[in-house]
Amino acid sequence: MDALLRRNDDVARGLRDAWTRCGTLAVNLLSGPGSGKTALLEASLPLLAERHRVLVLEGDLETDRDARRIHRAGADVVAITTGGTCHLEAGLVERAWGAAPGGPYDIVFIENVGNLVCPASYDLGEHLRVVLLSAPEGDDKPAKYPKAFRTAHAFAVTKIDLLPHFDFSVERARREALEIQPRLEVFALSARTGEGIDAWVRYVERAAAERIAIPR
Ligand SMILES: Nc1nc2c(ncn2[C@@H]2O[C@H](COP(=O)(O)OP(=O)(O)O)[C@@H](O)[C@H]2O)c(=O)[nH]1
Ligand SMILES: [Mg+2]
Repeated sequence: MDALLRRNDDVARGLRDAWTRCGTLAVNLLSGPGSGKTALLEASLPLLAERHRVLVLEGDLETDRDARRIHRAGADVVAITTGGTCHLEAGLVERAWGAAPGGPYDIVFIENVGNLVCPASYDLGEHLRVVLLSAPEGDDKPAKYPKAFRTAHAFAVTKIDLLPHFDFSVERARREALEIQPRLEVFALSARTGEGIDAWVRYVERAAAERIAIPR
């Protein structure tokens, strides 16, 4: 297992270096199944596509359903089907990146397999790791899945349009997540109503600008 992870980390470092050199920001989206990763991308892509070339690498256990949703949203996409494995590995991401239909890209999003446990252990070469938690899942999850939160740069509470129906306190989730990882940028958003999407998109654009400023 250790050897597998070491090999993964070597490939991930190579990917990150290559992306940094060509001015591409890589963002890894992590969450349980159904927290709204694809929906967040669908809401963000029209805004990002105005000024940036974006690629999505779509990880899924089975089916290319999410990849087809992203394609309909107008972005370049490569589907990665893990065939039952509960996380993406850097080697799979490297292969998918090699199959990208165009480029160069300013931003590459990696939608990880829906799972808050295994993906946390696998570096995919990303610059930013973002963990999502939706209102129906409960605000007690950061402490239950600390590795996902500890290794993340940003935390998005999703589906806030549903807050009136659930006993979920954004403040409580925020506080608990920040106790685990104080550097986290915290967002509260709804892909359904669009609330909070602008702030999230500005964050991604700012991060992309910092990467693009790196000499090629
Ligand atoms: N009410 C509401 N539903 C959402 C929101 N985002 C996603 N959903 C729904 O939640 C379900 C799972 O979303 P999806 O994006 O597929 O989650 P993923 O598995 O993390 O990619 C779908 O039925 C979405 O329509 C949101 O902001 N508000
Ligand atoms: Mg999805």
